[in-house]
Amino acid sequence: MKLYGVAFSPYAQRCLMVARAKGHDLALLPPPPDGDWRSPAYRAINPLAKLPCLDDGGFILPESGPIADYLDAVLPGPSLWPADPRARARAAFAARMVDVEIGPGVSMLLGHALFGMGGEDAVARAMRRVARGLGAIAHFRDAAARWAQDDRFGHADAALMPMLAVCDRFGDPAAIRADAGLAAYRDRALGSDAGRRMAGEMAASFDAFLARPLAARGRIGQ
Ligand SMILES: N[C@@H](CCC(=O)N[C@@H](CS)C(=O)NCC(=O)O)C(=O)O
Repeated sequence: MKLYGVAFSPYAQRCLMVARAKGHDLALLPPPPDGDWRSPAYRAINPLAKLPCLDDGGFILPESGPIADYLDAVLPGPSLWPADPRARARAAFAARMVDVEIGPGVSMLLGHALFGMGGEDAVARAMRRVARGLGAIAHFRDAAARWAQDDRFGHADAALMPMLAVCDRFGDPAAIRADAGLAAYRDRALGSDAGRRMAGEMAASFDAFLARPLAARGRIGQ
């Protein structure tokens, strides 16, 4: 089983974290043939030309949410969704907020930081989008929960934690600090073993990518 992606991608890290939570280390590979995600060779695998994309023995699956779900279903061990229907729905809601609000904001942060896109107010605009999603998660979140929505690590955490790591590096911490419960969650989650591993991998991968001149950032490698 392999995942096309790059370690700085919060979407790839979501999949890696789910696999690791189930005791499996997923191989992370740049898109073929040479790390260019827009190449015809990679488009033949994933016509969306986006990363990550899972290849499980020829079964190809794009999109981090469905990949995370699939990994949870096929890897042994207890599901990372809560058993209680309401808790599960809230976890799915938080993951959805990552997909439709926080992720697009974080993609703007990445576009700006890595490719110089978006203009001077890119970070402020991105963080408004991130704050909207975080605010909704905080509003519906059980403030006593140890993890995002539950007392154990789950899909909402795998989706959210890498986004928080990007905000730490390229965004504005005020959006996270605005809610005390979310701020405490952020510190706990990113301070956990899984959080430190993910954030360390992302930081090293960002450093390597940013060390390249802008013109050489059209492809990714490990
Ligand atoms: N909704 C997608 C988002 C994936 C995404 O935006 N990936 C970025 C890398 S972090 C990408 O492929 N960007 C290249 C592009 O959009 O051309 C998911 O959840 O997997």
